Amino acid sequence: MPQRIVLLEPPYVFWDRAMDRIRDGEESVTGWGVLVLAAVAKKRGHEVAIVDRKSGGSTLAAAVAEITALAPDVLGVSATTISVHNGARIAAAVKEKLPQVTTVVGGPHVSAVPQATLAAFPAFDYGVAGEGEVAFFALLDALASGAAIHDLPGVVVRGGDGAVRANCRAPYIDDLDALPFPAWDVLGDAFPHRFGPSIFNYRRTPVATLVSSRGCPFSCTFCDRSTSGKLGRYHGVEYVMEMCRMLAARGARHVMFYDDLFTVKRKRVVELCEAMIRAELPFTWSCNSHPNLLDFATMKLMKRAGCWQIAYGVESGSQRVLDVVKHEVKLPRLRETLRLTRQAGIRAKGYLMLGHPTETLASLEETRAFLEDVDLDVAQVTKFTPYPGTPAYATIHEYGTFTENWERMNAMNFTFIPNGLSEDILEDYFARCYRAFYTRPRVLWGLARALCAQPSYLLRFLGYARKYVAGARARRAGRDAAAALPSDSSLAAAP
Ligand code: B12
Repeated sequence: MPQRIVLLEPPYVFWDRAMDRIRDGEESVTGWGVLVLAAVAKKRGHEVAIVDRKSGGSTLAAAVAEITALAPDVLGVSATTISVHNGARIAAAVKEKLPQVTTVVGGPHVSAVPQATLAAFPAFDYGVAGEGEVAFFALLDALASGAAIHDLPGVVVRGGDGAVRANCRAPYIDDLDALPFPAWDVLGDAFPHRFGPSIFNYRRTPVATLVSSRGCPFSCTFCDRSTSGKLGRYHGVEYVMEMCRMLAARGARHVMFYDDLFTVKRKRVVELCEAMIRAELPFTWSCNSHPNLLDFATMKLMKRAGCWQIAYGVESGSQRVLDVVKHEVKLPRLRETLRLTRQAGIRAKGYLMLGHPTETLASLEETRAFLEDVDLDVAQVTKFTPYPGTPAYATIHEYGTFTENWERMNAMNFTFIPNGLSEDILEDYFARCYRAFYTRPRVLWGLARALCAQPSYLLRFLGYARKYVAGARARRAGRDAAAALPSDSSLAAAP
């Protein structure tokens, strides 16, 4: 039976915390999962709308008003760990106005901790653990027909006694090409023109994203594979090329590949690049990679195919820490990959974290020193966070003090303090690491060139600077972020 479905991406934070300056720097692209679910919904005859409230400091009232105006039968909430509270707040408020609405939560958080999520948030009627393209619609069909739901794979449900039952994870979808193309049309003309990617992440505008594969074979202990799995599943080259042509026709001039790991299979990367070169696509693109995977010839081919930036999970400048977190990389190889990337004419971006399990003063110092001379154009350092579902989460209390508060786990708070360290030491090194990298003349010169080449960077840069100053003032004034949290007794059970 056709239903009216609203898919919601909740805001990360409603209230103005000192850290909100970071959220403003965050990308506002609608999630790939939601776009594909919307496409499947349409194909099955449902009416579907997407409410994307991730960025822009949305208020609860505004999100609720937008949803209730759409009068959904089903509200599907796509939530990560940091957005699940807000998803529940919105679901509860929508239910007050539209008591008949069915609420379903999906996404990485409920996939990692299905029971805990439904137990914590009564506003969610059901959950879906794992990929939703089959499980979500099997649930809706069963609800419509009155069939049994408690055995449906991936469906998380409350029993009559209130206990939560989760039926294993939804099986991974093997044939990705059997899925419909993402429902970009649901976003209207705003897409891709209104997508605000992070500064220094794109060559030109408008910018769009593309996911060409799912899964990653590495076993890094900080990473959650609850939704995508370890086994790589790939769209065929022709399917990807068709998506590229669709994005080009919509006006995209830079595409960001948001695969778990774009370069897992060298042969596939080569085939894709060759097809892109033949098609003479009008956009540049960027992707991510693991430092062990690419050789110089492939990088040069990627450059010819329009690759502008590769983002690498660098994670740490300490070999000992890299070994502990099972990143399976040796520092000399890592440095060489970064050097070759830049030599091939592609910008190299590095993601690092501080405060890993077993981190010490010595390893923090190694990371700082590493940032003083490593061959990177951009470095992004975040604060290690043990997300539910990651291997690190299971044993985290052996390595230090972890305060599990889902809303604060945005990788910009040290929620985990390794044994022997303190938050002050970590914050000090966080600032030192950024200073070590962003005071290097070569790095500054590169950023200045990028700022001049891309006018939208300058506007963003000024916007961040304004937010940064406001945030610093707020912190100096000693405003207590926690005190600004909306009081909400229905969330009392949630970490
Ligand atoms: C691309 C990506 C990003 C992009 C874009 C995010 C976006 N809006 O599209 C950027 C770079 C912005 C980003 C940022 C961050 N990310 Co990120 N990201 C990813 C990545 C690599 C792929 C996501 C994706 O598109 N997958 C493909 C689609 C098809 O899968 P999907 O979105 O999960 O959707 C499927 C299911 O989840 C489910 N589903 C989803 N929604 C719904 C809704 C309903 C109703 C139902 C029924 C089902 C359902 O069905 C979908 C289709 O199968 C994932 C890794 C991963 N595999 O999950 C990490 C991941 C989601 N990110 C993560 C994190 C931690 C972050 C950051 C905090 C990192 C940081 N240092 O800043 C930030 C902040 C994000 C946030 N605020 O929550 C974690 C989340 C862990 C958690 N428990 O919350 C992940 C899982 C990676 C990890 N470390 O383990 N990220």
